Amino acid sequence: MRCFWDEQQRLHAPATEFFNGALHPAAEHPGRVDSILSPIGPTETPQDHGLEPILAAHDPAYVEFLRTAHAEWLAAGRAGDALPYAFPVQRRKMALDRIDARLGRYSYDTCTPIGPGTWEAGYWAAQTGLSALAAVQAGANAFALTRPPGHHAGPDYMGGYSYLNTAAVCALSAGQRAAILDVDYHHGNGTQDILAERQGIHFASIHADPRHDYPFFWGHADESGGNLLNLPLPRGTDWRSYEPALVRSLEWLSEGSPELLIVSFGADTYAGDPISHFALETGDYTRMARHIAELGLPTLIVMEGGYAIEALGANVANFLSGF
Ligand code: OKP
Ligand code: ZN
Repeated sequence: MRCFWDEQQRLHAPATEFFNGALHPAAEHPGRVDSILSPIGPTETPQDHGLEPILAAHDPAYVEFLRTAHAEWLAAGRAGDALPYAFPVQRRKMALDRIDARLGRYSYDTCTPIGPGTWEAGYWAAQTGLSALAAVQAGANAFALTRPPGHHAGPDYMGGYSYLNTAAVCALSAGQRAAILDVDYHHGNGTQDILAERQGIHFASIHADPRHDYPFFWGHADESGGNLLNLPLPRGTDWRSYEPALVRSLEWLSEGSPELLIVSFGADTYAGDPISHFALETGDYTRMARHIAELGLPTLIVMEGGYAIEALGANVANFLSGF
């Protein structure tokens, strides 16, 4: 397993996120990677593949917004991280001048702040994924240690701590038929929205039922058909009830005859995760990976969530060891 990581991903360091009526310390912070780096061993530094592959998945106006939003925020006389507070329910194209309006237009929640280093960190997360993809295409399975995560970022929106959707960027620039398996605790709504019109790429997601868990408005069981399979599971799901959903997803994915598998891997399905409610244990990540490896496909693993810092490195290392 070749592992890729770029230090510039530390530049996104939000102080707080807003939910349930209050500001909370940001769960997605640079300290997460410190827990992962030593258990996985040496990492390679990614190459710069430029903006073009990013624009295969994201709207150019959205990408330009991300690049300039924090500077606009400062120019408007604000301090700290930029956060939206008003969101358009109708999505028709309209002229929006103020940064406040533009923040709401390009996002759907108040958990996803833009700071001075957010663009660079997100850009290098995508580049880390693309370099790991190149390693996979050169014959080795590879792990992209990415943060901020990407699977909630859609064609023209950020949300869920995600800005650029590394898994989708890689799937759309691979030049091979890719399939994406999302095993993060939260539904990969951004990936689903990016792939909605791309029938060749199968997307399967196993996640907490959105009737009671974030992101609420995507990932329901009836959002299956065509190239999508959504398997929502109840809170408290442990390996015994997770495994059958995993087996079913893998069978369904292989029906699309993919040449390449991309795994959006979140370790927030762990029993001790502070923001999630499944009950997988550290050893279960090796079991999960063995099932996935049985597909026998060249595999790119992209890091998504996982917030139990004390166990995160062991959970990731156990998952990688299953390949
Ligand atoms: C990102 B990833 C906290 C409120 C929800 C957003 C969660 C984003 C998860 N309980 N905050 O999929 O791990
Ligand atoms: Zn998650």
